[in-house]
Amino acid sequence: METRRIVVTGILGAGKSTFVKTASETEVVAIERNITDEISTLKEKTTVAFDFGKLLFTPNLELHIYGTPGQSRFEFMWEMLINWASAYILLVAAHQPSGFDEARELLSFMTQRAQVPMVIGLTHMDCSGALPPEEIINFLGYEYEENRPTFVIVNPHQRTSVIKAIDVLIDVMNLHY
Ligand SMILES: Nc1nc2c(ncn2[C@@H]2O[C@H](COP(=O)(O)OP(=O)(O)OP(=O)(O)O)[C@@H](O)[C@H]2O)c(=O)[nH]1
Ligand SMILES: [Mg+2]
Repeated sequence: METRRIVVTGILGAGKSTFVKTASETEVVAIERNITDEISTLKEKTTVAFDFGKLLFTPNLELHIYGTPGQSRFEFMWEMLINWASAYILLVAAHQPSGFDEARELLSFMTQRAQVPMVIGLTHMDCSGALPPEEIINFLGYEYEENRPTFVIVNPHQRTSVIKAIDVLIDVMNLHY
């Protein structure tokens, strides 16, 4: 049995905790707090440490899935989690262009620290105002097709969609299971 650590990252509200909860076959450890500041109108809770769940992807491959916090004030957690990661998925909310700059900075934080396989997962594609995938990928700094990472549209609420995104990541990892 092999074990791999998969990190799910992205800025505030991208859908990381939902993704981990949907993927996990075990009860998720979610370290969240009520939001107390100006963003509290958006949602009640935010991750302050990590989410942790497990998925037996195949009989020979167990995935330990960690969701990061979204806010940069918890970047010490980003650092710890990415240093452990076998691979990661960056979730980007497609309907929130105001967050793309921050997503790009987070991506740069991760790529500077980890040379591990990654994919980009576009969430909130079902929401009004969602931009076309090409535009978002360009915005994240991948104007040229040659250096473009694999991306996938994912709805963190839907298990088949989440499993498909993980499947794409496993493919990029070139794992033979
Ligand atoms: N409609 C829709 N809602 C989504 C999608 N992904 C996430 N959500 C919702 O977006 C909100 C934020 O999701 P979370 O999973 O808490 O996001 P997070 O990335 O863990 O957020 P932080 O921990 O605060 O950084 C929740 O209300 C989710 O139900 C999506 O693809 N479509
Ligand atoms: Mg969260």
